[in-house]
Order: sequence, then C-alpha cells, then structure tokens
Amino acid sequence: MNSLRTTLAVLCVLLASCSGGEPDQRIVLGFSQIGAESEWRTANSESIKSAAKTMDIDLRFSDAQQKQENQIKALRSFIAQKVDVIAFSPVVETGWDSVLSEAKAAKIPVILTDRAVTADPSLYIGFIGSDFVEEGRKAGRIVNDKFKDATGTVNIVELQGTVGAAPANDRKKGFEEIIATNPRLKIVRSQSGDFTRAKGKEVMEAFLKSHDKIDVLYAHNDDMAIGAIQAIEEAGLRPGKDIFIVSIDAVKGAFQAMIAGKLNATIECNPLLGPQLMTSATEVVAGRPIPKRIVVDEQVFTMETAKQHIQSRKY
Ligand code: GZL
Repeated sequence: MNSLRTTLAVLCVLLASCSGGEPDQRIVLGFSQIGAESEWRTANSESIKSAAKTMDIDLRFSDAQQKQENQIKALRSFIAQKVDVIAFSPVVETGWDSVLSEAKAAKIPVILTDRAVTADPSLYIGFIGSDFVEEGRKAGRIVNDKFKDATGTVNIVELQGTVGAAPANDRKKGFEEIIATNPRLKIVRSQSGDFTRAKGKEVMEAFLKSHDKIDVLYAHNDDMAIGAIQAIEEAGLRPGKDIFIVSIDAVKGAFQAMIAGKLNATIECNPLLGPQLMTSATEVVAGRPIPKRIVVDEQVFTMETAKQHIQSRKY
C-alpha cells in the first residue's frame, strides 16, 4: 500500500512540475497608455513593454486612443482583475479622483508616469516624469536669446498640446514666464494641435492665413512642429529661416528636421520611462517605499548640434 501511495505522490509532483502547475509568481502590472498620437508616445510604449519583458513582469497594457473614458474603463478593469499594481499616463490632469479612490479601496497602489494629475496625492504612490514647466522655460530662453537684440515686435504663434493635459498647461506656463522678460516678444496666436502632426499642420495653415507676419513658432511637441513645417513650406516660406521654430520631445523626426535646416531647436522630454517604472513597481509590491516624485534629466538640442547627436539617440 505504501509503495502505491509513494508512487501517487511522485506522480502528483511530476504532473505539477511538467504541466507548469507552479502558481505564476510574477508581478501583475496593469498599464493604461494614452494612445499612439506621436513618436514620443510610440517610444514610451516600447520602453514600457520591453522593460516589463526584461524584468519578467506580467504587463496588462491598454491603449486608450487619447480618451479619458477609455483610461477610466481600463483602470476599473485592472481593479476587477486584482492586479498587484496599476500605472498610467493620464491624458488630462483632472477627473481621476473617483477611479483612484476605487483603486485605493481595493488596496492596489497606483504609479503615475509621464503626466501628472490634479488629485489628492494620497491616491497615488509616486509620479515618474519630466518637469514640463522647465521644458517650457528652456524653450522660452532659446527664443529670448535669439531675439535679444530685436528692435521691433517679434510675433510668436504657439501650437499647444492636448487641451487639459499637464504638458500643455505647464509648457505654456514655463514659456510665458520667460518671454515675459522681453517686451518685444508677443504671442499673437495660440491654439491646440492635440500633439499630432496632422492637427499641427492644420492649425499652422490657419495661423499663416490669418496673421501677416509670423517670426516664431513654439510647438509643445515635435510632431506638431513637423506638421507645421509642411504648412510653412506649402505657404512658400522657409521653416527654420523665415520662421524660427522651437519644439519639445527631441524625437528622431526633430533631429532630421534640424539637420535639414527646418527646425531650430528641440527640448528633450525623455519617453524611456520603462525601466524606472518596472523598478518602482517591484519596490512597491515588495512593500518598500518609492520617491513621491522622480524627475528625468533632459538636454536641449539645436540645429547646430543635431548632426553630432543623432547617431546616439535611443528614440
Ligand atoms: C510628455 C508627453 C507628451 C509628449 C507628446 O511627457 O506626455 O505627449 O510631449 C506626447 O509628444 O503626445
């Protein structure tokens, strides 16, 4: 009888091990991504997916197609799935308190990446992302420096990011803070291009039709700047020469435009947040604290320095 019992016990162990019966011990991370609106977003998503693979984290990835209601649905789905940790890049700053309170009630920690929210800080455990106000200041300093000796009014048009998005609000704020120090600099038109090339081109076409003299374009991201460059050329003007252009992100397309002499400068906004997110998620699940705010370091690239940097760029 004993030998039968022993045989059965060995069989169970063998079955469990060969049928992968071991419970999956991996961390389950639910991530809600805004969409695929720009080169920056594509690089950001790739960084998150590859970092999850490298750290063997079970990533549940959802694309919201730039709609807040889709992100809220995704977060509620992660709560229902009882994931270990939730992370997301909030498309806009407001409207998150309710779903974040549900995550808190379900004892699922939430990490913000890329963009901030206007919500009770106790509802999320940390925020990994850039300082968008400083990015706007850097763009303002470049324009200030270019036109420091201007004798007449310098007309600036501004392509804003997605309405209500933290990068749009903060990049505008930082830029205005700096150009306010030079009374010659005037923002004569400002409108959202929703961070996309198509909309950036469309809005720039309207700017060109409605305002006779444009000296500067400030775009909240490179994709809108690249769309605007097409509009400027189609209007018979020389981007980077007749109109001084500064944008933000430092994606590959911006380096190509700078090398072609069509974009004057871009401010880096690092999308490669995947490794920091996965490390933070691992720490949180292990019960260890993470910094409430992790800021990524970023550089400024100009038409003059683009060629020497393009080969080393990772996105
Ligand atoms: C910035 C990010 C912005 C990029 C855009 O962190 O949220 O969204 O600047 C992207 O290119 O669409």
